[in-house]
Amino acid sequence: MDSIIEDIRVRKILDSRGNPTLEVDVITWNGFGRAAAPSGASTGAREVVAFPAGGVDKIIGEVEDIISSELIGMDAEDLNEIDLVLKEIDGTENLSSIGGNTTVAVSMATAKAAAASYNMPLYRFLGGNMPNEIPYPLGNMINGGAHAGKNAPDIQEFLVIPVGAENITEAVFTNVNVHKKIRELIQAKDTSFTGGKGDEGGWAPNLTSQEALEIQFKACQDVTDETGVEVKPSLDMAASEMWDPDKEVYVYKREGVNRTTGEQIDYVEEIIDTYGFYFVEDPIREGDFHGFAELTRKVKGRCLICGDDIFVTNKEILQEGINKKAADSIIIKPNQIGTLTDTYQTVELARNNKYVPVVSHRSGETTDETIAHLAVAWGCPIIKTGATGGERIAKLNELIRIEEEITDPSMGRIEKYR
Ligand code: 2PG
Ligand code: MG
Repeated sequence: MDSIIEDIRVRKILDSRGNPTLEVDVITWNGFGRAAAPSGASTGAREVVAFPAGGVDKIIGEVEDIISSELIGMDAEDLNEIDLVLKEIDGTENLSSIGGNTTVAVSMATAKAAAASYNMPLYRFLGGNMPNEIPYPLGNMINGGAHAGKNAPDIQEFLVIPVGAENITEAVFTNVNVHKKIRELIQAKDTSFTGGKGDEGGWAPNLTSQEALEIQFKACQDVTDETGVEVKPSLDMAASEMWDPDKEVYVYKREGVNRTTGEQIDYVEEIIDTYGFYFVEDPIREGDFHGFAELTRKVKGRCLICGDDIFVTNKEILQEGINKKAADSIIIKPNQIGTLTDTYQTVELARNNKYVPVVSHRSGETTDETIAHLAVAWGCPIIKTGATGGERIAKLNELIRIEEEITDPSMGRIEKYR
Protein backbone atom coordinates (compact mmCIF):
# COMPACT_ATOMS: atom_id res chain seq x y z
CA MET A 1 0.00 0.00 0.00
CA ASP A 2 2.78 2.42 1.00
CA SER A 3 4.31 2.31 -2.46
CA ILE A 4 1.20 2.55 -4.66
CA ILE A 5 1.73 5.26 -7.30
CA GLU A 6 -0.68 8.16 -6.84
CA ASP A 7 0.69 10.76 -9.20
CA ILE A 8 3.40 11.38 -11.80
CA ARG A 9 4.64 14.80 -12.88
CA VAL A 10 6.99 15.62 -15.71
CA ARG A 11 8.73 18.94 -16.26
CA LYS A 12 11.28 20.49 -18.58
CA ILE A 13 14.51 21.49 -16.82
CA LEU A 14 18.00 22.62 -17.82
CA ASP A 15 20.93 20.30 -18.25
CA SER A 16 24.56 21.33 -17.72
CA ARG A 17 25.00 22.31 -21.39
CA GLY A 18 21.93 24.54 -21.20
CA ASN A 19 19.81 22.13 -23.21
CA PRO A 20 16.33 21.07 -22.15
CA THR A 21 15.92 17.73 -20.43
CA LEU A 22 13.26 16.08 -18.42
CA GLU A 23 12.65 15.63 -14.72
CA VAL A 24 10.05 13.26 -13.33
CA ASP A 25 8.37 13.18 -9.92
CA VAL A 26 6.68 9.99 -8.78
CA ILE A 27 4.41 10.30 -5.76
CA THR A 28 3.33 7.21 -3.87
CA TRP A 29 1.02 6.88 -0.91
CA ASN A 30 3.96 7.17 1.48
CA GLY A 31 6.86 8.32 -0.68
CA PHE A 32 8.28 10.62 -3.30
CA GLY A 33 10.97 10.08 -5.93
CA ARG A 34 12.52 12.54 -8.35
CA ALA A 35 14.91 11.80 -11.21
CA ALA A 36 16.24 13.61 -14.28
CA ALA A 37 17.66 12.23 -17.52
CA PRO A 38 21.14 13.18 -18.83
CA SER A 39 22.24 13.50 -22.49
CA GLY A 40 25.33 12.47 -24.41
CA ALA A 41 27.31 14.35 -27.07
CA SER A 42 29.37 11.39 -28.29
CA THR A 43 26.56 8.88 -28.41
CA GLY A 44 26.78 5.28 -29.62
CA ALA A 45 24.83 4.53 -32.79
CA ARG A 46 22.96 1.67 -31.10
CA GLU A 47 21.82 3.59 -28.02
CA VAL A 48 18.07 3.95 -27.56
CA VAL A 49 16.71 7.25 -28.90
CA ALA A 50 16.86 9.88 -26.13
CA PHE A 51 13.88 12.03 -27.07
CA PRO A 52 10.97 11.47 -29.45
CA ALA A 53 10.38 13.81 -32.39
CA GLY A 54 9.10 17.01 -30.84
CA GLY A 55 11.59 16.77 -27.94
CA VAL A 56 10.88 17.43 -24.30
CA ASP A 57 7.83 19.58 -25.09
CA LYS A 58 6.09 16.66 -26.74
CA ILE A 59 6.64 14.52 -23.63
CA ILE A 60 5.10 17.05 -21.31
CA GLY A 61 1.37 16.80 -21.56
CA GLU A 62 0.96 14.18 -24.28
CA VAL A 63 3.28 11.37 -23.19
CA GLU A 64 2.93 12.34 -19.54
CA ASP A 65 -0.82 11.69 -19.68
CA ILE A 66 -0.40 8.25 -21.23
CA ILE A 67 2.27 7.23 -18.72
CA SER A 68 0.25 8.54 -15.80
CA SER A 69 -2.90 6.72 -16.83
CA GLU A 70 -0.98 3.42 -17.09
CA LEU A 71 1.18 3.70 -13.98
CA ILE A 72 -1.08 5.35 -11.42
CA GLY A 73 -2.40 2.61 -9.18
CA MET A 74 0.57 0.31 -9.85
CA ASP A 75 2.99 -0.58 -7.06
CA ALA A 76 6.29 1.34 -7.40
CA GLU A 77 8.02 -1.65 -5.84
CA ASP A 78 7.29 -3.74 -8.93
CA LEU A 79 10.13 -2.23 -10.91
CA ASN A 80 10.30 -4.99 -13.51
CA GLU A 81 6.61 -4.64 -14.18
CA ILE A 82 6.78 -0.84 -14.40
CA ASP A 83 9.68 -1.03 -16.86
CA LEU A 84 7.77 -3.53 -18.99
CA VAL A 85 4.74 -1.25 -19.10
CA LEU A 86 6.96 1.69 -20.13
CA LYS A 87 8.41 -0.36 -22.98
CA GLU A 88 4.94 -1.47 -24.01
CA ILE A 89 3.70 2.11 -24.08
CA ASP A 90 6.61 2.97 -26.37
CA GLY A 91 6.21 -0.10 -28.54
CA THR A 92 9.45 0.29 -30.54
CA GLU A 93 12.78 -1.53 -30.28
CA ASN A 94 14.81 1.64 -29.71
CA LEU A 95 12.28 3.54 -27.58
CA SER A 96 11.94 6.17 -30.29
CA SER A 97 8.26 6.76 -29.74
CA ILE A 98 8.38 8.15 -26.18
CA GLY A 99 12.18 8.38 -25.81
CA GLY A 100 14.69 6.49 -23.69
CA ASN A 101 15.21 9.59 -21.58
CA THR A 102 11.52 9.51 -20.69
CA THR A 103 11.54 5.86 -19.74
CA VAL A 104 14.78 6.13 -17.78
CA ALA A 105 13.64 9.18 -15.79
CA VAL A 106 10.31 7.51 -14.93
CA SER A 107 12.07 4.23 -14.11
CA MET A 108 14.59 5.91 -11.77
CA ALA A 109 12.02 8.21 -10.14
CA THR A 110 9.78 5.19 -9.50
CA ALA A 111 12.62 3.28 -7.85
CA LYS A 112 13.39 6.29 -5.67
CA ALA A 113 9.73 6.67 -4.74
CA ALA A 114 9.54 2.98 -3.83
CA ALA A 115 12.64 3.33 -1.63
CA ALA A 116 11.25 6.45 0.02
CA SER A 117 7.94 4.69 0.66
CA TYR A 118 9.82 2.40 3.04
CA ASN A 119 12.11 5.17 4.33
CA MET A 120 15.12 3.61 2.70
CA PRO A 121 17.91 5.14 0.65
CA LEU A 122 17.88 3.92 -2.96
CA TYR A 123 21.16 1.98 -2.69
CA ARG A 124 19.71 -0.07 0.15
CA PHE A 125 16.33 -0.60 -1.51
CA LEU A 126 18.04 -1.92 -4.65
CA GLY A 127 21.03 -3.60 -3.04
CA GLY A 128 19.75 -4.85 0.34
CA ASN A 129 21.87 -4.76 3.47
CA MET A 130 25.00 -6.28 1.97
CA PRO A 131 26.53 -3.50 -0.15
CA ASN A 132 29.52 -1.91 1.52
CA GLU A 133 31.64 -1.19 -1.52
CA ILE A 134 32.17 2.45 -2.48
CA PRO A 135 33.28 2.93 -6.10
CA TYR A 136 36.56 4.58 -7.01
CA PRO A 137 35.78 7.85 -8.77
CA LEU A 138 37.18 8.18 -12.26
CA GLY A 139 37.61 11.94 -12.55
CA ASN A 140 37.77 14.05 -15.68
CA MET A 141 40.85 16.30 -15.92
CA ILE A 142 41.25 17.44 -19.53
CA ASN A 143 38.48 17.58 -22.15
CA GLY A 144 38.95 17.28 -25.88
CA GLY A 145 37.10 15.88 -28.90
CA ALA A 146 33.32 16.37 -28.87
CA HIS A 147 33.42 17.76 -25.31
CA ALA A 148 35.61 20.82 -25.97
CA GLY A 149 36.43 23.52 -28.53
CA LYS A 150 38.41 23.40 -31.73
CA ASN A 151 42.01 23.55 -30.51
CA ALA A 152 41.62 21.14 -27.63
CA PRO A 153 43.21 17.65 -27.88
CA ASP A 154 41.71 15.01 -30.20
CA ILE A 155 41.31 12.50 -27.38
CA GLN A 156 37.99 13.17 -25.63
CA GLU A 157 38.77 12.55 -21.96
CA PHE A 158 41.94 12.51 -19.88
CA LEU A 159 40.87 10.87 -16.64
CA VAL A 160 42.47 9.84 -13.37
CA ILE A 161 41.64 7.20 -10.76
CA PRO A 162 42.97 7.40 -7.19
CA VAL A 163 43.65 3.68 -6.75
CA GLY A 164 45.55 4.25 -3.51
CA ALA A 165 42.69 6.06 -1.74
CA GLU A 166 41.37 4.44 1.41
CA ASN A 167 38.00 6.12 1.43
CA ILE A 168 35.80 8.21 -0.83
CA THR A 169 36.71 11.55 0.77
CA GLU A 170 40.40 10.89 0.23
CA ALA A 171 39.58 9.72 -3.30
CA VAL A 172 37.61 12.77 -4.44
CA PHE A 173 40.05 15.25 -2.91
CA THR A 174 42.97 13.43 -4.53
CA ASN A 175 41.22 13.85 -7.87
CA VAL A 176 40.73 17.59 -7.39
CA ASN A 177 44.38 17.92 -6.36
CA VAL A 178 45.32 16.47 -9.73
CA HIS A 179 42.79 18.78 -11.44
CA LYS A 180 44.44 21.82 -9.80
CA LYS A 181 47.93 20.57 -10.60
CA ILE A 182 46.97 20.09 -14.23
CA ARG A 183 45.80 23.69 -14.47
CA GLU A 184 49.22 24.85 -13.22
CA LEU A 185 51.02 22.63 -15.71
CA ILE A 186 48.85 23.81 -18.62
CA GLN A 187 49.43 27.42 -17.64
CA ALA A 188 53.18 26.88 -17.48
CA LYS A 189 53.11 25.45 -20.99
CA ASP A 190 50.67 27.97 -22.50
CA THR A 191 50.74 31.39 -20.87
CA SER A 192 47.65 32.45 -22.84
CA PHE A 193 45.51 29.70 -21.24
CA THR A 194 42.30 31.30 -19.98
CA GLY A 195 41.23 28.53 -17.61
CA GLY A 196 38.48 27.37 -19.97
CA LYS A 197 36.78 24.05 -19.31
CA GLY A 198 34.94 21.50 -21.41
CA ASP A 199 31.54 19.87 -20.93
CA GLU A 200 32.59 17.62 -18.06
CA GLY A 201 34.58 20.11 -16.01
CA GLY A 202 38.01 19.09 -17.29
CA TRP A 203 40.31 21.81 -18.64
CA ALA A 204 40.00 22.55 -22.36
CA PRO A 205 43.52 23.64 -23.33
CA ASN A 206 45.06 24.53 -26.65
CA LEU A 207 47.27 21.43 -26.63
CA THR A 208 47.87 18.34 -28.70
CA SER A 209 46.94 14.96 -27.24
CA GLN A 210 50.64 14.23 -26.83
CA GLU A 211 51.18 17.37 -24.74
CA ALA A 212 48.07 16.61 -22.69
CA LEU A 213 49.26 13.03 -22.07
CA GLU A 214 52.54 14.31 -20.67
CA ILE A 215 50.86 16.86 -18.40
CA GLN A 216 48.36 14.27 -17.16
CA PHE A 217 51.17 11.83 -16.39
CA LYS A 218 53.28 14.40 -14.54
CA ALA A 219 50.32 15.62 -12.49
CA CYS A 220 49.55 12.03 -11.40
CA GLN A 221 53.15 11.47 -10.38
CA ASP A 222 53.42 14.79 -8.53
CA VAL A 223 50.19 14.30 -6.57
CA THR A 224 51.12 10.68 -5.76
CA ASP A 225 54.49 11.88 -4.44
CA GLU A 226 53.05 14.81 -2.52
CA THR A 227 50.09 13.04 -0.90
CA GLY A 228 51.19 9.41 -0.78
CA VAL A 229 47.90 8.42 -2.45
CA GLU A 230 48.57 6.64 -5.71
CA VAL A 231 46.72 8.14 -8.70
CA LYS A 232 46.76 6.52 -12.12
CA PRO A 233 46.04 8.10 -15.50
CA SER A 234 43.19 6.80 -17.66
CA LEU A 235 41.49 7.78 -20.93
CA ASP A 236 38.23 7.79 -22.82
CA MET A 237 39.38 8.00 -26.44
CA ALA A 238 35.82 8.00 -27.88
CA ALA A 239 37.41 6.53 -31.02
CA SER A 240 34.13 6.34 -32.96
CA GLU A 241 34.23 10.13 -33.12
CA MET A 242 37.65 10.03 -34.81
CA TRP A 243 36.88 7.25 -37.28
CA ASP A 244 36.61 8.22 -40.95
CA PRO A 245 34.63 5.37 -42.57
CA ASP A 246 35.59 6.38 -46.13
CA LYS A 247 39.33 6.50 -45.56
CA GLU A 248 39.14 3.78 -42.87
CA VAL A 249 41.46 5.66 -40.53
CA TYR A 250 41.31 7.31 -37.13
CA VAL A 251 41.75 11.02 -37.76
CA TYR A 252 43.69 13.01 -35.15
CA LYS A 253 42.83 16.43 -36.55
CA ARG A 254 44.65 18.56 -34.00
CA GLU A 255 47.73 16.36 -34.27
CA GLY A 256 47.54 16.16 -38.08
CA VAL A 257 47.91 12.36 -37.98
CA ASN A 258 45.81 9.52 -39.41
CA ARG A 259 46.04 5.99 -38.03
CA THR A 260 44.80 2.75 -39.56
CA THR A 261 43.24 0.24 -37.16
CA GLY A 262 46.54 -1.60 -36.83
CA GLU A 263 48.39 1.65 -36.14
CA GLN A 264 45.72 2.69 -33.63
CA ILE A 265 46.16 -0.59 -31.72
CA ASP A 266 49.95 -0.16 -31.68
CA TYR A 267 49.62 3.48 -30.61
CA VAL A 268 47.26 2.70 -27.73
CA GLU A 269 49.45 -0.16 -26.54
CA GLU A 270 52.46 2.12 -26.66
CA ILE A 271 50.86 4.91 -24.60
CA ILE A 272 49.51 2.35 -22.11
CA ASP A 273 53.07 1.21 -21.50
CA THR A 274 54.64 4.66 -21.55
CA TYR A 275 52.20 6.30 -19.16
CA GLY A 276 50.97 3.31 -17.16
CA PHE A 277 47.27 3.76 -17.89
CA TYR A 278 44.89 1.98 -15.57
CA PHE A 279 41.81 2.17 -17.81
CA VAL A 280 41.25 3.04 -21.46
CA GLU A 281 37.70 3.42 -22.78
CA ASP A 282 36.67 3.19 -26.44
CA PRO A 283 40.19 3.00 -27.88
CA ILE A 284 38.63 1.46 -31.00
CA ARG A 285 35.48 2.49 -32.88
CA GLU A 286 32.10 0.91 -32.10
CA GLY A 287 31.32 -2.17 -34.15
CA ASP A 288 34.97 -3.28 -34.44
CA PHE A 289 34.89 -6.22 -32.00
CA HIS A 290 37.95 -7.68 -33.64
CA GLY A 291 40.10 -4.56 -33.12
CA PHE A 292 38.91 -4.31 -29.53
CA ALA A 293 39.74 -7.97 -28.88
CA GLU A 294 43.24 -7.65 -30.32
CA LEU A 295 44.08 -4.70 -28.09
CA THR A 296 42.48 -6.30 -25.01
CA ARG A 297 44.57 -9.43 -25.52
CA LYS A 298 47.76 -7.41 -25.90
CA VAL A 299 47.37 -5.38 -22.70
CA LYS A 300 45.55 -7.94 -20.53
CA GLY A 301 46.47 -7.56 -16.87
CA ARG A 302 48.18 -4.21 -17.45
CA CYS A 303 45.24 -1.97 -18.34
CA LEU A 304 41.45 -2.32 -18.40
CA ILE A 305 39.94 -1.95 -21.86
CA CYS A 306 36.43 -0.60 -21.48
CA GLY A 307 33.60 -0.49 -24.03
CA ASP A 308 31.10 2.37 -24.06
CA ASP A 309 29.82 3.19 -27.56
CA ILE A 310 30.43 -0.42 -28.63
CA PHE A 311 28.16 -1.98 -25.93
CA VAL A 312 25.73 0.90 -25.16
CA THR A 313 24.72 -0.85 -21.89
CA ASN A 314 22.91 -3.46 -24.00
CA LYS A 315 23.11 -7.03 -22.73
CA GLU A 316 22.81 -8.66 -26.14
CA ILE A 317 25.65 -6.56 -27.52
CA LEU A 318 27.69 -7.17 -24.37
CA GLN A 319 27.14 -10.91 -24.82
CA GLU A 320 28.57 -10.63 -28.33
CA GLY A 321 31.56 -8.79 -26.84
CA ILE A 322 32.02 -11.49 -24.20
CA ASN A 323 31.94 -14.20 -26.88
CA LYS A 324 34.55 -12.35 -28.90
CA LYS A 325 36.67 -11.37 -25.86
CA ALA A 326 36.37 -7.75 -26.96
CA ALA A 327 37.10 -5.99 -23.65
CA ASP A 328 37.30 -6.48 -19.88
CA SER A 329 35.20 -3.57 -18.69
CA ILE A 330 31.93 -1.88 -19.67
CA ILE A 331 30.47 1.59 -19.21
CA ILE A 332 27.00 1.50 -17.64
CA LYS A 333 24.76 4.42 -18.61
CA PRO A 334 21.08 3.85 -17.78
CA ASN A 335 19.87 6.21 -20.49
CA GLN A 336 21.71 4.25 -23.20
CA ILE A 337 19.28 1.36 -22.64
CA GLY A 338 16.26 3.14 -21.18
CA THR A 339 15.22 1.37 -17.96
CA LEU A 340 16.72 0.39 -14.61
CA THR A 341 15.76 -3.26 -15.11
CA ASP A 342 17.69 -3.48 -18.37
CA THR A 343 20.60 -1.58 -16.86
CA TYR A 344 20.76 -4.03 -13.98
CA GLN A 345 20.68 -7.06 -16.28
CA THR A 346 23.66 -5.70 -18.19
CA VAL A 347 25.57 -5.12 -14.93
CA GLU A 348 24.85 -8.69 -13.84
CA LEU A 349 26.01 -10.14 -17.14
CA ALA A 350 29.18 -8.04 -16.90
CA ARG A 351 29.93 -9.12 -13.34
CA ASN A 352 29.33 -12.79 -14.10
CA ASN A 353 31.83 -12.58 -16.93
CA LYS A 354 34.45 -10.55 -15.09
CA TYR A 355 33.84 -7.36 -17.02
CA VAL A 356 34.38 -4.44 -14.62
CA PRO A 357 31.11 -2.44 -14.66
CA VAL A 358 31.79 1.31 -14.56
CA VAL A 359 28.65 3.32 -13.81
CA SER A 360 28.85 6.59 -15.71
CA HIS A 361 27.48 10.10 -16.06
CA ARG A 362 26.83 11.70 -19.47
CA SER A 363 28.46 14.86 -20.77
CA GLY A 364 25.13 16.71 -20.46
CA GLU A 365 24.14 16.16 -16.82
CA THR A 366 21.87 17.47 -14.09
CA THR A 367 22.32 17.50 -10.33
CA ASP A 368 20.52 14.14 -10.17
CA GLU A 369 22.56 11.83 -7.91
CA THR A 370 20.93 8.48 -8.78
CA ILE A 371 24.01 6.88 -10.38
CA ALA A 372 25.92 7.14 -7.07
CA HIS A 373 23.26 4.87 -5.53
CA LEU A 374 23.27 2.47 -8.47
CA ALA A 375 27.04 1.99 -8.25
CA VAL A 376 26.85 1.14 -4.54
CA ALA A 377 23.69 -1.02 -4.81
CA TRP A 378 25.15 -3.12 -7.61
CA GLY A 379 28.71 -3.31 -6.25
CA CYS A 380 30.28 -1.56 -9.22
CA PRO A 381 33.90 -0.84 -8.26
CA ILE A 382 34.31 2.31 -10.39
CA ILE A 383 32.12 5.34 -11.08
CA LYS A 384 32.87 7.82 -13.84
CA THR A 385 31.42 11.16 -12.95
CA GLY A 386 33.85 14.05 -13.35
CA ALA A 387 35.75 15.81 -10.60
CA THR A 388 34.36 19.34 -10.36
CA GLY A 389 31.22 21.24 -11.35
CA GLY A 390 27.83 21.15 -9.61
CA GLU A 391 26.35 18.37 -11.74
CA ARG A 392 29.45 16.20 -11.19
CA ILE A 393 29.95 16.84 -7.46
CA ALA A 394 26.24 16.03 -6.89
CA LYS A 395 27.21 12.38 -7.38
CA LEU A 396 30.55 12.57 -5.53
CA ASN A 397 29.14 14.32 -2.49
CA GLU A 398 26.31 11.77 -2.37
CA LEU A 399 28.94 9.01 -2.21
CA ILE A 400 30.52 10.77 0.77
CA ARG A 401 27.12 10.69 2.52
CA ILE A 402 26.51 7.05 1.58
CA GLU A 403 29.92 5.98 2.88
CA GLU A 404 29.09 7.62 6.20
CA GLU A 405 25.90 5.56 6.51
CA ILE A 406 27.43 2.20 5.67
CA THR A 407 28.87 -0.07 8.34
CA ASP A 408 32.42 -1.12 7.56
CA PRO A 409 32.70 0.43 4.07
CA SER A 410 35.52 -0.47 1.70
CA MET A 411 36.63 1.00 -1.61
CA GLY A 412 35.72 -0.87 -4.83
CA ARG A 413 37.12 -4.40 -4.98
CA ILE A 414 38.49 -4.44 -8.47
CA GLU A 415 40.66 -7.48 -7.75
CA LYS A 416 37.50 -9.64 -7.88
CA TYR A 417 37.58 -9.21 -11.63
CA ARG A 418 41.10 -10.45 -12.19
C1 2PG B 1 31.34 9.17 -22.70
C2 2PG B 1 30.39 10.17 -22.15
C3 2PG B 1 30.60 10.55 -20.72
P1 2PG B 1 28.76 11.40 -23.67
O1 2PG B 1 31.67 9.19 -23.89
O2 2PG B 1 31.73 8.27 -21.99
O3 2PG B 1 31.91 10.86 -20.39
O4 2PG B 1 30.20 11.23 -22.99
O5 2PG B 1 27.78 11.54 -22.56
O6 2PG B 1 28.91 12.64 -24.51
O7 2PG B 1 28.50 10.18 -24.47
MG1 MG C 1 32.77 7.12 -23.45
